[in-house]
Amino acid sequence: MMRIDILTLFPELFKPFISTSIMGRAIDNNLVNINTHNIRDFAKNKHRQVDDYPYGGGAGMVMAVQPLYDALDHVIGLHDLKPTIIYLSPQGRVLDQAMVADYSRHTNIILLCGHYEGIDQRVIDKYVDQEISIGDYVLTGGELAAMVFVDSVTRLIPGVLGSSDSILEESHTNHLLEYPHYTRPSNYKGDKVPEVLLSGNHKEIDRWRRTQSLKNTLIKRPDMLSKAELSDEDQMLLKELKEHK
Ligand code: 4HQ
Repeated sequence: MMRIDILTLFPELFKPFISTSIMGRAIDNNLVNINTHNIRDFAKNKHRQVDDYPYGGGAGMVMAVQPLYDALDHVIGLHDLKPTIIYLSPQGRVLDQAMVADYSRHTNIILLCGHYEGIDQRVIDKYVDQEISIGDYVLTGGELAAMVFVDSVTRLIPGVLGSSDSILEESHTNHLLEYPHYTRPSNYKGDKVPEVLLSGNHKEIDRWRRTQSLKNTLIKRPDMLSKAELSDEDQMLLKELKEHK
């Protein structure tokens, strides 16, 4: 089973996320074990203060070394194997589906969530194995980034979702956007589902879906196509689609 420990000043933020839907079921089924720890519980000063003014001056506060060293030593001790320690930060490598797939094979992970201007650099130098960003924008804290990480990684753990086929087919695994999805009824107030999907002709359905997927990607995310694995037929189709523009 994968063990994830999250170090945060706001463990309560994780409660509904951890207990709901697919995450809740994955935990109940012992496919992943998620533990949150309040960094403030490790502060040794009288006011349990975890931050302080930056050396050299400037705006904002910095999370101080003592609570973080102690919190990290504590949670590292909870692991039977050497955990991978990840700090969520805009300075990190930007998370993508290939990285998520790699992490889903890890068994021991510690996530460190920073607040304010961030954490004292000595913590990163001493403990952090990898810095990860969830995208080029600024959050108020690492908690949402940690949830994005946990959510995307957990769903790839075998047994968490239905079938592994659907994972192989999904966007960002095959570097293509998905085809449009429809469900009953086939006609709602005159808005109809494409005829081919009702035909029962699976070869035709597959061809239609592949075309839609290529079209969607070309229009919305042409940057993705360079990584996609394209058959000769795909390439011919794309050439036609490009010329029709
Ligand atoms: N922050 N991807 C600053 C992020 C972030 C991101 C987390 C804000 C860390 C100190 N984390 N704190 N983007 O913006 O992961």
